[in-house]
Formats: sequence, structure tokens, C-alpha cells
Amino acid sequence: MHEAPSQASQSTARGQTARATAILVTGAGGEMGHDLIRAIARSEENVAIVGFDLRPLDRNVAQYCAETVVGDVQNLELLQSITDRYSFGRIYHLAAMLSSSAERAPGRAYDVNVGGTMNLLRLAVDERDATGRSPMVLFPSTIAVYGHPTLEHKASAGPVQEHEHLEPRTMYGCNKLAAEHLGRYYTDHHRQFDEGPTGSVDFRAIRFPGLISAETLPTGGTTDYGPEMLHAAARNQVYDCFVREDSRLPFMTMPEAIESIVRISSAPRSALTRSAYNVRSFAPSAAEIHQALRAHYPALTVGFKPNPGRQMIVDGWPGDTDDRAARADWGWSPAHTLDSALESYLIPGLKAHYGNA
Ligand code: AKB
Repeated sequence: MHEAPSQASQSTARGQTARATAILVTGAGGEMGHDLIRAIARSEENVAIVGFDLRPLDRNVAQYCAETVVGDVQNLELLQSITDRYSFGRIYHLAAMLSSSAERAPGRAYDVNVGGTMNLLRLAVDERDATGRSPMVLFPSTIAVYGHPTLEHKASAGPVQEHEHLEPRTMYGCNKLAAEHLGRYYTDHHRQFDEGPTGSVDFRAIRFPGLISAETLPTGGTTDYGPEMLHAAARNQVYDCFVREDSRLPFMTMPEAIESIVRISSAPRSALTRSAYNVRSFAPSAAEIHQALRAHYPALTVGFKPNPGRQMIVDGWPGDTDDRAARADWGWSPAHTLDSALESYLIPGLKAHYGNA
């Protein structure tokens, strides 16, 4: 259990409350939250982490937190009440509704994904006003910010650079792109009328591809067919894949995603040339994922039964992204190909997880 630093919530002689320095992680109970909190706790021993989530956190995550708060990122008052106790120099804002869920409830998705992000940015501005220091806000964005109008367009586009094809075709993509722009605004232009374009926040976004973890399964996303196929294979289950065999998207493993967040967080602001960066490790078609898995699970049976809505989303997302800016600016480098990810991380992790070694 991580202890909050000793000045937490102690009264000062002037009757005010001294605030403990801490890191805030929203969406702490999600797939990425679990692994990120563990990584921060391991690498930054004396830091206090406040985990925020809609549901109470599992003990295996809560044990790394100085405090856990159950609540909704739409609740600004609740978020502000936490800052009575803590001064957040860094905020990892992971809470979001994923693409398939967002498409089913676009109004709610806007409230959570844009409204929630705006609340965290407000918190960061308040922090800057109180301390004079601009908090770092780390934001997982997505390949959903890109949009290809047709399959031919997707095929001919090649790996997409950060400034290209920014015409999202999903509510989720629109939300994430809007949130990226808000972060950029608060970093580069906030208070430009009063102070000149100095900004109040140090916002950094990574546009993630589909993420694959050996331990957890995502829910509500559209890249979910990758991890679902893998976990079905490990459980000897038949899998009905909800996209066509030729569907191609970029992916990476969860540890690589965590490594990228840790890396961009430790880069000096002066090294960053943009506010949002692509990262990716491999870009297989659904058939190629199936084929790679068959080498490890020869009995795996996959039926390809496209769901029209989810297929449409995948067809509009890029077949691959160009990660050269992240490599150049903050030393990003993928650790895996699909085969090496399976051999050295996913298959051993699944065996340990499902106990069928
Ligand atoms: C989703 O499928 O919604 C996410 C994403 C690509 O951001 N995995």
C-alpha cells in the first residue's frame, strides 16, 4: 500500500489544509488503468496515486493507491473536492466510453468523453492558478480520430500521419479529436487575451491502436475482435469474429502501451513538437491474427460473421499509422511484431492467466 506523503490533510498554523502532492488516474479500474498504476507504483516509489473510477477498484489495484475515489468524471464538484486534499502535478485521464458503446449512446458518450475531459482540464487550470505550475495531463487518444470514406481510400492511404485524414466517422472519434483540441488549446492558448499565449496545462496525447493484454479483455471497443480471438483461443473456445477476414488495423500489446505513456510522460516539454502522437507495433488483418494464433492453438476455429455497424467502423479506421514523430521526439520504439508478441508475452501470459500451461 502506498502511503500518502505525511503532509496530507494536516492543518497548518493558519488553519488551512496542506495538500499532498499526488498523481490522479481516472478510469483507474479499466484495462489500461490497472497496468499503468502498477507501472507508476513500481517506478516512482514515493509518489501518492489517487485512483478514480466509476466502480470500486479491485484490491490488486487499490493496494497501490493512497486513496481511491468512486465517481463519475462528469461530476466536477466531486473532482474538485479531491483537490482539497491533493495537489496534482500529473493527471492520467483514462476514463472514457469506447467506440462501439459510444456509437450506441452518442449523447452520453459526448458527456463522458468530452465533458469529462473538460472537467479534468478545469482541474488542471485550477491547479496552475493555485501553484503557478502547469500540470501534465496525459490523454489516451485513438486511431478513431482518423476517417477513411471508402475501403479504396483506406487501402491507398498507407500509414497515416498525425495531420492526415482527421475526419472521424464515429462519435468516439469526434469526441477524442475534440478532447485533443481542448488539451492543445489549454496548453498553447489559454488566457491569450490576458497573459499572451502562455497556456495553463501541459497536455500530451497518444493515439493508440487496438490494445491486446494477456490478462484482461476490453469491453465496448471495436478493436476488441483482436483480444477476443486471442482469449477465445486460450480458452479452447470457438470464436465468431465480428469483422471480415480482410479487416486490417494497427495493434500493440498493453505493456508497450504502458511503456509509451511512461516515455512520453518523462520527455521534456521542449522535445515535443506536437500535442498528439501515433504509436503502433503491428498491423495484421483479422485473418492474419487467426493464422498467427493457429501456430500456437492448432484447434482454434474462427467463424467470420461481420456485424455491419462494427465493420463500418473498422473500414473507416486506418490500416496502419505512421509513428515516426513519436520515435524522433521521445524515443518511442515498438517492442514487438505480432509473432514476437505472441511468443514472448501473450501466450505465456495467457497460460499463467488461465492456468492451462
Ligand atoms: C476502441 O476500439 O474503441 C478502442 C480504440 C481503437 O480506441 N480500442
